[in-house]
Amino acid sequence: MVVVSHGSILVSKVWSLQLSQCDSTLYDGSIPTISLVLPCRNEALNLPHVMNAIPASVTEVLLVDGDSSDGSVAIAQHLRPGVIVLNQQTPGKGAAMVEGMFAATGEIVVLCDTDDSMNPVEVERFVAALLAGADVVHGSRTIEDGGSDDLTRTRSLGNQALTSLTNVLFGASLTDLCYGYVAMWRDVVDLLRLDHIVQVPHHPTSDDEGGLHRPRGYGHGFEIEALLLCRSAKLGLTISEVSSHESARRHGNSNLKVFGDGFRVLDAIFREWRGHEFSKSAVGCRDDLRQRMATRLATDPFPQLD
Ligand SMILES: Nc1nc2c(ncn2[C@@H]2O[C@H](COP(=O)(O)OP(=O)(O)OP(=O)(O)O)[C@@H](O)[C@H]2O)c(=O)[nH]1
Ligand SMILES: [Mg+2]
Repeated sequence: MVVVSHGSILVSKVWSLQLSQCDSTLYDGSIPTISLVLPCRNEALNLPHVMNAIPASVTEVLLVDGDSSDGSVAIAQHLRPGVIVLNQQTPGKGAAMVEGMFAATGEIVVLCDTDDSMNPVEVERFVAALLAGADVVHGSRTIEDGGSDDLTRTRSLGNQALTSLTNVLFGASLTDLCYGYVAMWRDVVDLLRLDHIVQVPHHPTSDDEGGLHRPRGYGHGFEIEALLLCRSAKLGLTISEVSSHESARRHGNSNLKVFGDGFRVLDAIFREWRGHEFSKSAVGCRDDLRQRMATRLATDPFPQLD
């Protein structure tokens, strides 16, 4: 494991770390409960591949459905009878992810797309990095062993620029800001104060072109990853990166609009930097997180983080 300290943020890059390879001083063999949050909008043909690749260590699967009209929900329920289906109340992928994060009951929450571009098998790599000491783990397609069959040149250049800007403004060492494979301890979800994203349920009206799925407010769309990572950096949380391979989406159409969503990410970076939505009073919460983790570990042992 290579650990890079940069400013107040410690970014450790865990290259293809597997559960079995965890540092024995950090990992005592017991596995925490893991919730997998799957945002889904018309992915019926992709869901079989995704559902069948979920590792046995995942204890809870939450499918957050964005008004799918292709039978995605029924297919998910058929493939995994215990799946928890949430019909999202606020439009957009970001809002779907937050609704799933709030409903998750596992000690670890992992966010993963359902278009079969992200392989759920990699969940264990993310969990291993959390068990090795990270607060938040982000997949990276650009570090060694990572890759993408899906990134176009335009998307790649935009992603590089937005990642560099984030690193400069937040003193971070991220390598792939615009990638939505993320894992964190459930405690971190509370610290990120995401309530504003799902506070006002969206009720489509007759003149509401685009319907439920059109992201409106801040944090509702594809800027969610930037928001999560910038906030984590601001809190001084330990962000680890693990290599991840992104395949091209297997079936169906992309929901991403390169320029529109790129602008939303840029806007999110500056919003988080200025801190209007997320007060700097939250900085320093990391000690509180550690304290709560220590209290819980006393009764429910899984690996010590410090
Ligand atoms: N619940 C919900 N899920 C969504 C919504 N928009 C997108 N998703 C899901 O979020 C994931 C990512 O969306 P994609 O359309 O694949 O976006 P992308 O990965 O940036 O674009 P591609 O690389 O072209 O696939 C997929 O699993 C979608 O089904 C939404 O409004 N609501
Ligand atoms: Mg995709």
